[in-house]
Amino acid sequence: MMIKYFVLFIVPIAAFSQTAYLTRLPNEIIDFIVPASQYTNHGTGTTPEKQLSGTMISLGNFGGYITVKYNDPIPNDPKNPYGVDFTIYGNGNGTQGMSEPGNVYVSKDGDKWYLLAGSDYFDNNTVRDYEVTYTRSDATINGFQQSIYEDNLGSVFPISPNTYNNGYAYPLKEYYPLYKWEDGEEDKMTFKGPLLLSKAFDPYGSASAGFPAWGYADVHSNGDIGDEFGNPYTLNYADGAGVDGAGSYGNGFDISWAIDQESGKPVVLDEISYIKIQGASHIYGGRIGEKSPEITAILRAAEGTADVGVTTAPSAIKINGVALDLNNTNLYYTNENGGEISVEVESEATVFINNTRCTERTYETVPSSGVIRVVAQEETKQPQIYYIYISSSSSDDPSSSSVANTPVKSPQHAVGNIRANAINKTIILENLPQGANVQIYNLKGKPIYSANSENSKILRIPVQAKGLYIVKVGNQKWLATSH
Ligand SMILES: [Ca+2]
Ligand SMILES: [Ca+2]
Repeated sequence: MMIKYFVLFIVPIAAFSQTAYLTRLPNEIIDFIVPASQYTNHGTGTTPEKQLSGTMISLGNFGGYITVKYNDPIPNDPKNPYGVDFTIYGNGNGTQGMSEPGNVYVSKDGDKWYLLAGSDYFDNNTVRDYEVTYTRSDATINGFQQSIYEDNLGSVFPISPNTYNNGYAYPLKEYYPLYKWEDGEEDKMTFKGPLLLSKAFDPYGSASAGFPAWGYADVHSNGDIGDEFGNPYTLNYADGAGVDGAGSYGNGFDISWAIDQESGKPVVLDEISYIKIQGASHIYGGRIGEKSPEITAILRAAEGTADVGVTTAPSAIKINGVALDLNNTNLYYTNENGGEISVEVESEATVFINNTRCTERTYETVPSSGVIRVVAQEETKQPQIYYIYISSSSSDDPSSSSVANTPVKSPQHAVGNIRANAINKTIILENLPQGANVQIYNLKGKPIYSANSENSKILRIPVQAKGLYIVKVGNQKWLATSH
């Protein structure tokens, strides 16, 4: 956090004149730890209960986190403008200098977690498997025992790099009663997660954190808690930097961004009850110290009244001039030489190709994630999200060694405005046109369901077993995975 040195940049974040939003705050704080930070063991680093009242807390150095719980699950609701299901408020002002990004995870049960993959997750400025171990040192600054660290990129700080502001204190058990302390963690603790890299420096020559477009806590400017939510794809983003005048609404999050980090594949979640926010930066910003996300409030979306609709699908997504089959939101493209790759998206909507707002983007080499995500979003509608998996022709993955643009299974699909989800052995088709002919086949091509949608926009079709099914609506056909 930069309060001490950038006082002039601070903007008011909340005028608590309205209280209607109070019912949209989390019900409980489950977990909280602030490692290796100037905030560790005191001040905003030790008072998580304040988070529920809209008062600021700090998460500390890389890996520090807070976990909250909602008693009533937050649905991934088609009534939510822009697809935003909850918003996290911090103390950013929409500039790189104040950007202190936090990764956001969600869970239904507090046990199995999914990352809401932010704009930069699939690009090369993210180390997706970063790991750092902090060790308690005998050295003290202002009476605070310091942290030393070693990470899996080969960086070692044998002494605390920050000699100002109480240094980087090692967390003490007495200040973090909610944290599930394991044996040995009073001397050494390890944190894993995606690390957001940055090459930027502030005007004073200190390293700045990443300044991602969307999908991270404590980046956008905030406005008043309880205001309507804003569009995460257009806020604070004009030609790559700065505020575009669209307003201040904190950082909005769409449950539809959920991915399984192991596979890099999207995961369909109908609702979540737990949210975890974790620091994504590990830099030494000179006298400013580390880059610690600040959180002032988490607010679920107000209940909407009508579906906002779904963004019109792009008319084409092309890679190296080859149009992909958009009947599937997970697309495969085989890049023969593995070199330069150019992406074109034909759409009237706001388009992101991974972390860049554009409709054409050329990569000199395929991103190390092997994934290019295309997000298109217009008006207040929900986004269309496509995951394109790039593989070389030598891959042994049978799904990707065939010809370019062969669609393979995905858990979530959209064809035009029709969406297919699958939950509890039920395939759910949404936005069906009137009178559409709907058929479901198993993978052997055996028909197992046939109906006419008549006036129903939504059909819930039970299937006997979990697995892959062929869904056909009119003459459009795609694959759905039943969970
Ligand atoms: Ca949503
Ligand atoms: Ca901050």
